[in-house]
Amino acid sequence: MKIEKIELHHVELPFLHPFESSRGITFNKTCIIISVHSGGITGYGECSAEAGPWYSAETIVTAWHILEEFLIPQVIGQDINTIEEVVQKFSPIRGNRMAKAGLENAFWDLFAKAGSVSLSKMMGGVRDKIPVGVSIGIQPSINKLLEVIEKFLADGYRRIKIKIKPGWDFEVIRSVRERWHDILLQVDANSAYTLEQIKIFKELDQFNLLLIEQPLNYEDISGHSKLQALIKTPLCLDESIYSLERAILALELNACKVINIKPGRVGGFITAIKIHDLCKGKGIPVWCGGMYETNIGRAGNVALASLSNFTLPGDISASSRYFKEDIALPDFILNNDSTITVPSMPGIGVDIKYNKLLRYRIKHQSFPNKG
Ligand code: OSB
Ligand code: MG
Repeated sequence: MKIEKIELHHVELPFLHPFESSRGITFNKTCIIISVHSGGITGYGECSAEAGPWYSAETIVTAWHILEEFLIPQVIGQDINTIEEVVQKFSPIRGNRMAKAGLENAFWDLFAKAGSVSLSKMMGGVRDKIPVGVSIGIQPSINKLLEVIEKFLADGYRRIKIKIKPGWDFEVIRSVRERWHDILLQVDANSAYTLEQIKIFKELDQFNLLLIEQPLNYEDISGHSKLQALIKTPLCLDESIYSLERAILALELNACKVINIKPGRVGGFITAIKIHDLCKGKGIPVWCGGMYETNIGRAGNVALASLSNFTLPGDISASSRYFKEDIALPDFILNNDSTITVPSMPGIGVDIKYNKLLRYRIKHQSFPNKG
């Protein structure tokens, strides 16, 4: 397929509620929507780089730069027919995985639409609905958190994840467990602790948590390995697993018992699937993490989570949990068994609404650049 045009759209959508983690508080979703045009078909991808380098080293501005100067020039005007060719063309460029993922994933949508298959089918997905949960940010008080959890349980979510940080951990989790003895409960520290704080993790063992996500520094695979040896609760790595090689290392060192896979963090669906396959071979369950995606990125996550080893509920909540209105439709809705249905239409299964895109778009560029 001749790649005739690629567009970058920087969008900023207000969240319905701000999200707070150990890394700070976020009021808006910023991302770059990427469209790839060929023969009357358009493929869409979402680059999940945030406004600042808090979760990943990349930002909206660095991703735009890498896309404009290095990635798009590799593919624009070229005849490209497989994802492998795209990945091959990106391989000279180091790191910058969110930038690569946004563009690679747009090619997946393009090729899936051209072949009239759903993205899930193209990836080898086996599920027509996927189990999901909800990720709840740090709240002003424990009472407020209990109220928020109660609402999400009433909505039908059957797996709750709460963000923790030093000072917002033991008492908080104890209160939640006291109120709901057997809900599926997990916590995410986003690297807020060090090994010196081992005591808190030993104490958390009593709460029957599904897992503890990314307690230590994202570079510290060896620290997670030491920590996992000292506690019963499974550790799950998020930020640490930014490549297939990091997943291999983490599993070799028993640094975790579960892996959270995010397509943006690992550089695109190809690597996400390779990590999935690696884990499957080793009996390590995986689940799909989230980056508060718009429906474009969410659709990709839903398709990915339809692969066989995504056995734990993903951070893929209904669209209405994030935004008043999305830039693509239809919205994803929660089924009453805490699942989301995997689209079966060709491609990602959602369509850009241009009037909405224009409402929330703050920067746009088209390639080839006609000046
Ligand atoms: O650590 O999992 C995380 C969002 C942005 C950056 C990091 C994380 C998250 C989430 C969001 O937890 C989950 C969601 O999209 O609902
Ligand atoms: Mg996380």
